[in-house]
Amino acid sequence: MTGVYVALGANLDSPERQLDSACLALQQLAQQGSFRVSSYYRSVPMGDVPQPDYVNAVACFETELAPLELLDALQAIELQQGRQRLVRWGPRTLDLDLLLYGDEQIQTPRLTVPHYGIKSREFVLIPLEELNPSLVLPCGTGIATLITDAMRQSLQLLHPSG
Ligand code: ROI
Repeated sequence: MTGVYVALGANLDSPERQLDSACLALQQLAQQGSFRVSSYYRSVPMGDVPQPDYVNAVACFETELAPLELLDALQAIELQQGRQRLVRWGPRTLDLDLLLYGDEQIQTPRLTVPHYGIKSREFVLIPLEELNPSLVLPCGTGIATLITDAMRQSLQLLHPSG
C-alpha cells in the first residue's frame, strides 16, 4: 500500500462538477477510508494560451496500484470525462497528474514522479499544503518552504473541503 497525491485541474464544461465526478472515480482506486481532497481553488491559467480560469485541487489516498497501473487508471478517468488532447497547454475538461507516489522517484518515458511542476505551481503547492502541511518531497525539501505570499494571493478559495 502506497500513499499518493494526485492533482486535479479543469477549465471546461462546469469545472467544479468535473472535479466532483473525478473524486468519485478516484475513490474507487483508494483503500477504503483513505481518500481526502483539498478545497477547490480558482487559478489563472499558466502558459500562453488564452483560456478560461481553472479550478484546481489535490487528492491523496492509499492505493495497491503500481505507478503505471495508477497512471493508466488516471488517464482512463480523463478520457471518460471527455478529455481531448487538442492544444498543448490548452483548455481541458479534466487533467489528473500523479504528483507523488510514496517517496519514490520515477523516471520513465511515460511517467516522471515527482511531477516536474510540483515545486513551482501554486495551484499544486497550496492544496498540497492544505492536505499535509509537513509534507516533505523525496528530495528532502519541505513544501511549506516553497510557498510565497504572492502564490497565496493568486489563488481564490472556491469551495472549502469537508
Ligand atoms: N493553469 C492552471 N492555473 N491550472 C492548471 O491545472 C493548468 N494546467 C495546465 C496548463 C495548461 C499548463 N495550465 C494550467 O495543463
